[in-house]
Formats: sequence, C-alpha cells, structure tokens
Amino acid sequence: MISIDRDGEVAVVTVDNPPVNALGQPLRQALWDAVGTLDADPAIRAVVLICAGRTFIAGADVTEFGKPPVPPHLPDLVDRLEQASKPWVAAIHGSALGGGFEVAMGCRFRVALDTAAVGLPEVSLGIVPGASGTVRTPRLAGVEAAVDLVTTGRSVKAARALTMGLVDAVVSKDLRAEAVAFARIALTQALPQPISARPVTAPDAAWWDEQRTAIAKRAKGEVAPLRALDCLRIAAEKPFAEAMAFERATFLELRVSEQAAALRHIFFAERGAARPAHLGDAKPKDIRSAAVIGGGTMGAGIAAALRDAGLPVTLIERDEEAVRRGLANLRSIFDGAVKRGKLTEVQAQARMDGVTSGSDYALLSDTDLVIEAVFEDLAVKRAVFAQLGQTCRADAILATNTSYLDPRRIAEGLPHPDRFIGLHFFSPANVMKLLEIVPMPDTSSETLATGFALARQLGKIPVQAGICDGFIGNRILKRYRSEAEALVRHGTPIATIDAAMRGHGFAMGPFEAQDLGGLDIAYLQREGARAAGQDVPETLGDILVRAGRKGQKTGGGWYDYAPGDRTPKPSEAAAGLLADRIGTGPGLTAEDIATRLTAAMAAEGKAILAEGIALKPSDIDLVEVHGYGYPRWRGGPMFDADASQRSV
Ligand code: T1G
Repeated sequence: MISIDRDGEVAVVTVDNPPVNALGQPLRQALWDAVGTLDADPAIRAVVLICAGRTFIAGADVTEFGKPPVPPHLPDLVDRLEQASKPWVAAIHGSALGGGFEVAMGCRFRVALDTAAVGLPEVSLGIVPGASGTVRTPRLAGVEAAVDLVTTGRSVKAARALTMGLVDAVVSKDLRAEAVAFARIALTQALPQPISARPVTAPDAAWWDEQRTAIAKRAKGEVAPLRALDCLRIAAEKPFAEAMAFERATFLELRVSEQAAALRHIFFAERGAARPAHLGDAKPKDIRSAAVIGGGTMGAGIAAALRDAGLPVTLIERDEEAVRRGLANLRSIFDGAVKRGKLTEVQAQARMDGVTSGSDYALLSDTDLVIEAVFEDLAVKRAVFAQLGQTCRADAILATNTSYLDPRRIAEGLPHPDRFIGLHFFSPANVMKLLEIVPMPDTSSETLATGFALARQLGKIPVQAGICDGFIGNRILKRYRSEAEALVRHGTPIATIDAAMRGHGFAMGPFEAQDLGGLDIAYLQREGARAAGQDVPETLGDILVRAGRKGQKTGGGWYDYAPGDRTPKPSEAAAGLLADRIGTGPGLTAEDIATRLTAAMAAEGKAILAEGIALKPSDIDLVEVHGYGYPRWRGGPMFDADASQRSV
C-alpha cells in the first residue's frame, strides 16, 4: 500500500490504495511503520507524503465503520506523524478529505496542486472528525474557518485553502518535485510549531450561541453539525489533550448512531447507483450533441443541465415566438446563476452561445440525443416523436421526459424503438440531482447504459424505474398525499401535519409543498384519469381546486397567502370548503403522524419492489432523498421504516 523511495535527503512515501486511498487498517499500519523506519534512517532529513491514483487520502475507510475500531487508531497515527523526528510534507492532489486532511495536519507542511481540494465532510456521514479535525483545524486556520469547514462539511479549493491557512503552498505542475523542493527549503528554515502546540483564540459565548442558532436552523434535526460545534468549542477553550478526548468520545458515539447509519446507507447507495451491476458490460453510446424539444420550465431546465455539462444543445419549439420564449427561459436560468455567484457573465454568455434554436426538426438530423419535454399531452408528444422518427439518425437516442403518461404509448410506431427511453428529470432540472430512467420492453441495453452514462455526465443520481402510474417517485408522492388527506378527514389539522413532517426533517409538509407546486397539476392528472374512465375518488384537493384554490399562485390553496408573501396562513375559506368532509378523530402526536406517513411511503415502496418497478430498496430511498426532499439523515423511507422496526 505504500512505497518509499529517496530523493537525496528527502524520502518520498507514496500511498497506493485504490480507489481513493482510504485509510483502512492495513494502510494505517503501513504509515505507522514508515514513520518508524524513516525516523531511524540517518540519511533522511525530511519526508514527502504523496498518493498514487485519482486522489490524496479521501478519508477513513467508511466500510470499516460498522466494525469495532482496530489499532493503530487514526488519532494516534496523526500524533505519530506530528511527533516524527523529521518534518513530513503532505503533497495533496484530488481531495484530501476527513482522515486524509487530518493526516495532512499531522504533517508539518501541506503543499497542494492548484486543482486539489481539502475538507472535513464527516458531518455528511453523521459523525464528527475523529482524528483531530475539530482540534487541529482551529489551531491551524482559526475558529471561524474551522467552524465553517467542519459544521458544513464543504470542501475548499486549493487557492482558498491557502488564504485560509489550511495549506502552505499551491503548485500547478509536478506536485512531487515541487513538494520535494519545498521540503528542502523548509530544512533551511526554522520549523513551525506542530499544530497541536499552536495557540487558538476562543470567541466569546455570544458568538458560539449565534453559531448554534444558525447551525440548528440549517440542520433541521441532523445531530452531527451541532455535536461538531460542541467539539470545536471545547477545542478553543480547553487544552489539546482534553479536546482530543472529547472529540474521540463524540466520534465513537455518533459512529454507531442511527443517523450515521442512514447517511452511510445513502453514501453507498449513491455510489452504487452510478454503475448498477445489471447493466453488465453494455457499452453506452457517446453523447456529443443533444437537443431538447420544448422550451418551457422543464425543457429550459434540461437544456441548462446539458449546457452545464458542456454539451452543445439545439432547442426546438413549435414556432419562432415560442423559440424566443424558450431562449428567454434558458437565459433567465443562467442569469440566476450569475446572481447567485455560480457563474460569471462570460460563462453565462458562453452557455447561451452553445445553444442553437429553431422550429425545424431538420436541425436534428445528426444529433446524438433528443429529449422531448413538451406539454404533458399524449397526442402532442406522439406528434413530436413522429417527426423525430423521420428526421433523426437511426442510432440517435430519443427520450421522453414524461412524468405521468405511459411512455410505451408515446413511442408506439416509432421506427427503431430500441433507441427510445424515458428520462424523467425533476424541476428545476438543472438543479435537482435525481433522474428516473425508464426503459421500455424494446429499449436496448446500450440505450439504457447511455441513460446511466448521461446521468454521470450531468452529475445526476440515476435510478431505474419500471412503467406504472407515476413511476417510483410520483407514485409514492400520491400515496403520501392521500395518507395525509386521510389524516385531515380524521380531524388532524393540516398545519399540525405539516409541522410534524418538518419535525421529521422535511423542509416542508405535504400541504405547504402542494401550495408551492400548485394543486392543479395533480388535479388535472386525476381529471384525465376520470375522463379515461378510471374510478378516481374525489379528493379534498379537488374541492379546493374547483373553488379556484390552486395554491400560492392563486393566493390560496390549503393555506391563504398575502400578496407577495409566501408565508402560509390558516385559511377559514379552505376550512369552510372542507368542513363537511372532516371528522373529529383523536388527536395524533407529531411522532404518530410522521410514523403513519413515512410508513405509508415505505408500504408503497414495498409494493413497487414487489412489482419490479424498482430494483432495490436503496433506489427508492435515493428517489425520495434526491427528488422529494426526504431528509437524507433519515436514509429515505425504506431505510427509515427498517430503522423504526429496529428501534421497536
Ligand atoms: N471509504 C471507503 N470507500 C470509499 C471512500 C471512503 N472514505 N470514499 C470513496 N469510496 C469508494 C466509493 O464507495 C466507490 O466505490 C469508490 O471509492 C469511488 O468513489 C476519522 C472518520 C473522494 C471525492 O467522506 O467524497 O475520515 O463504488 O464514486 O466521484 O475523521 O468518493 O467504486 O466500489 O465517490 O471520484 C471522510 C468520501 C470519511 C469522502 C471521490 N471522507 N468520498 O469521488 O469517486 S470519514 C469522505 C468522496 C473520516 C475521520 C473520519 C468521494 C471522492 P465503488 P466515488 P469520485
């Protein structure tokens, strides 16, 4: 796992533990031994620690978390590096994360490639740094920088890390040579104090209280960020050893917590989603050009996601006026990104320059991928694919973004149906990470593999879904909403239900969310089903929509809204409309409500699995976490339900 070679008086220790040089026990042991070997070597005066492969050490080995910790423990290894008789220089490329950055802080110096990043993402795994991240970082970069880095888990790029004092130098070319040169210069100067011995300035109590309030608001029930803040305060106010003991105890406690198990579940589910085994060795087609049919909210969002991934895009609309509107929608997405500092003006203009537009399908004769995102009407969509069938190359991938229609009916009669697939994006499509991939019976394995490869290209989380009403996500949403309405009919106030789901970690409850998205979308879908002869019982939402209450956009839905104000207010009008449908059942606790609604989602998930609409429970959890705001630290409905079983 490590090799040592010598460059004069500087030893170079190279770590090679693919895929991400994670600090499993064998690597910890090898590094431990290397310190001993090099300390004992009189010819060596300094050591460079560098990694092979795509990245510097990306942290502790997360696969070891379910097992009892085995020595050498990471905090001891970091201390050993710091106490080594020769200064160590960490040469960082890729991502020095978690235990990887803690190891780098055990080194006397840190030299980073300009493309590198450093971070302490432990809170995103429901834990706190366990090897001095909360204790050494404040001593290296100050308390404020440490609190931001540790409680957000966000990484910082090399240039910013330099200004924060997290690294000592940023280099652009030969990292190894530059780090060896840096070590040689360091040997000619007085060595800086080991980080553990450096002073730290403790802010006052008021500052810590402010931080706690801000972090608690952001965490919405997630425990680790606040526990990390506790560790950071102890680190700022207590001696090093006492702070280390506090951090370690916190780490070991959280490591076995339900939230940490849930976040690990999602971590590995995300990694498994990108390259599911069932694709086998099907080879995806190269997508070098793309087109979107329809420039509305979804079409423009999809076009923006494709442009963000660097693909040239052709935007097709029915006429010039509609093309202009489509381009304006796209432009406003990039302008929004400029306002939020995500893009520069120049980058936004370059995004638009990569867009061709028109209403002539002949523009698509040589396009690799076409995604249809027009109005959710079968006849309209079929007309689009009729034209695509005549115009596009026989090997071009043709996809529909339908969310409710049966994609098989959209593709009926399409020549070369093996190239047709459902790619269901979520609004806003350039932001939401989820992509439901819906193959047809005729879809080829290459086309399916191309769907997954496209998701990686766009930075999306792909989940394969079978064909049913609402695929995975919208089907569970329907069940969630009908269960929530059932509670209302039994007499539980809608505000109580929304508060219970916010208490469970959702950003919004089911009724607030419907008011934001609009009650009419699902209403029209139910009306469509009724018109098609399906027996769809009347919902409370139907009553509100028929009374003109579609949500925020009409100033009222389940709640009332003052003009220009998105704050939901209890509505007498809505209560009046629903009064004779609402009973006076027993009051439910917030926990009862959350358990009922999440159990219903999990039950629908079980039915979906039984029907083969989803391939595994973790796929359903990914859909809910990345598409429907299910709290990540609950692990999704399937994991959450299992967790409740486990806790009973
Ligand atoms: N442990 C074990 N396996 C890991 C791993 C880790 N830390 N990180 C990644 N993998 C596996 C992953 O499952 C996948 O496996 C493969 O590597 C490629 O990952 C004491 C306790 C580094 C930015 O949270 O953020 O240190 O699917 O697809 O897109 O304080 O991986 O191929 O079989 O993500 O190039 C803190 C987690 C740990 C970093 C690379 N560290 N990793 O991204 O590849 S806690 C993290 C990442 C800690 C200490 C505490 C990313 C990456 P497979 P990938 P990528």
